[in-house]
Amino acid sequence: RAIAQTIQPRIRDGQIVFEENGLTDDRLKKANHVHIIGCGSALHAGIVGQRVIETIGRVRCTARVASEFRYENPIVEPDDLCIVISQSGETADTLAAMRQAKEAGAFAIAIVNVVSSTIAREADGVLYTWAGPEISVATTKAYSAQLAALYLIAGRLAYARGKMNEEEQRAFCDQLQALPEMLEKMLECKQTMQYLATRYHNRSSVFFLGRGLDYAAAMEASLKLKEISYIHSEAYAAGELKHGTISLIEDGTLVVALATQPELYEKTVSNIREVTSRGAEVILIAGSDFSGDESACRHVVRLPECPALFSASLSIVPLQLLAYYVAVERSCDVDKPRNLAKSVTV
Ligand code: F1P
Repeated sequence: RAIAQTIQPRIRDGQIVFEENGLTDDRLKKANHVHIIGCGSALHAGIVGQRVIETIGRVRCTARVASEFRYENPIVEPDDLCIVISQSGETADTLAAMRQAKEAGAFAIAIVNVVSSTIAREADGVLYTWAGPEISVATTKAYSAQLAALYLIAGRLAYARGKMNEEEQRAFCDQLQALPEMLEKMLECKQTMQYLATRYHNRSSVFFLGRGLDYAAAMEASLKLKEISYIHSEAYAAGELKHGTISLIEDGTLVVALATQPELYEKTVSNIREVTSRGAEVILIAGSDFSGDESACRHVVRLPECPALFSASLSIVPLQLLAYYVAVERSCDVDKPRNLAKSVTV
């Protein structure tokens, strides 16, 4: 529902419309660099957004850790586009980074859930996610809605820059509008994830592997697990594993591998072999047409049919559920994890 509420008001007659927030085609065309800023899950949504924007918009895009922004000396120029993501709209580091980018002349568009929050008020334009109130501390539906908002920006940006024609935009909108239905299908994996949680909740460390968009989704999956179940977990770019972290793989290590991008199936299979040959047990989250060898995996969860570009919206669902059920198995307070605040305002 959160995704539908973000998407529906912005699609009219097969076109993405942004008239209420100043994100004109001219502005999207002018931007030499798109910066995406956020913290935690919002940052992870931004990392997915970076890949989508660079893939279909062919413009330089950088997802930036908001709390590092002021120390990085980022090159921000007039007419750059700064996409600021925050569920609460009050996160202090994100707000500070947005102010800095605006001072440098960037146009700041905020993807925010809480109406009239500080970031929403100070941004040049706002794309509300309309995801409804977030009750638990760990973000789930707001993350999904943020992804939807980023797909919308990416689609219009690609169109404005001549990388997508009107017909292609129409097809893109159709696919976006089908996303809520695909998510309903994805939720059918609920029982499987509950079962997997009963099997694996006592592991002390979990690794999430993926390439490209799957790596971006793996980061959020890893954060969800660690923040609500207190299990140490890390996300790795699958090809980076062998440059060090593979030394941590031993008998019984749980590895969750994501393979939703057809052109990367074979490469990810070879990473899976690298870890299973060292004793890891692998849960594979696979695209609907995954054709690689899955014999080394203990469990395979398949995505419903979905365009590869939007797979991060689906693959996160089983992994949010896994984190949830693992936390329940471990008697953790899922809604109020220790040491976490809903928004970090200092
Ligand atoms: C950012 C964030 C959340 C996380 C936690 C702390 O909040 O890192 O992603 O779940 O609650 O804050 P926001 O800027 O999106 O409100």
